[in-house]
Amino acid sequence: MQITLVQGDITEQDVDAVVNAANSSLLGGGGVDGAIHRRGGPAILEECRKLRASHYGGGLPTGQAVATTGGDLRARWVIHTVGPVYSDTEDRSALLASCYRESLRVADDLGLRSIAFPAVSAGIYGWPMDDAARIAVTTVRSTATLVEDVRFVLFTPDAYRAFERVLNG
Ligand code: AR6
Repeated sequence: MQITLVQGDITEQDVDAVVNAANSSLLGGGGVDGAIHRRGGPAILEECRKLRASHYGGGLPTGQAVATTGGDLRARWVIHTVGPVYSDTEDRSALLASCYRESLRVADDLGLRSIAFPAVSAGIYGWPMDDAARIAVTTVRSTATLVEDVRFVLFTPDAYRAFERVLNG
């Protein structure tokens, strides 16, 4: 597996699947979630609503992942995962690691070769970027998968540098 870092907008990536840092409602939000739904168009929300009705009436649990169409995105698929909200008092890193593992499992189920991840939980959910980067990279590196091309797409130079430190350190 090759891991690469990209600074930019995940919605523009030419990969089989982009991962969305969603919330358990699957009905959209701000951050990456808002950007993916805006650029991908209404087909994504429509499938999310169907998934809620058929499987996730109580919401997609934190740490799990599920795929929908990529709609109008270049990516054929969006894999929605729900990161944990950061806590000062409770160690939720196993849930954050699970987001990466489960997203790769969904990608394997679909037979995908390339995937792009944002820094899940490191925006609105408040996870410190250095720690989010460490968990993201170590989890992806230690997951057995047939995905060959894993990209971390970081929105800001600070986020890019945090991932670079982990990847090269
Ligand atoms: N491409 C790549 N990264 C991005 C983009 C983009 N277009 N836009 C933002 N980021 P966040 P979370 C970065 O807040 O912390 C939503 O409302 C951003 O700078 O998107 O998991 C959901 O519905 C940050 O580094 O996700 C949930 O309610 C990283 O992506 C909640 O936010 C993640 O930030 C999830 O919060």
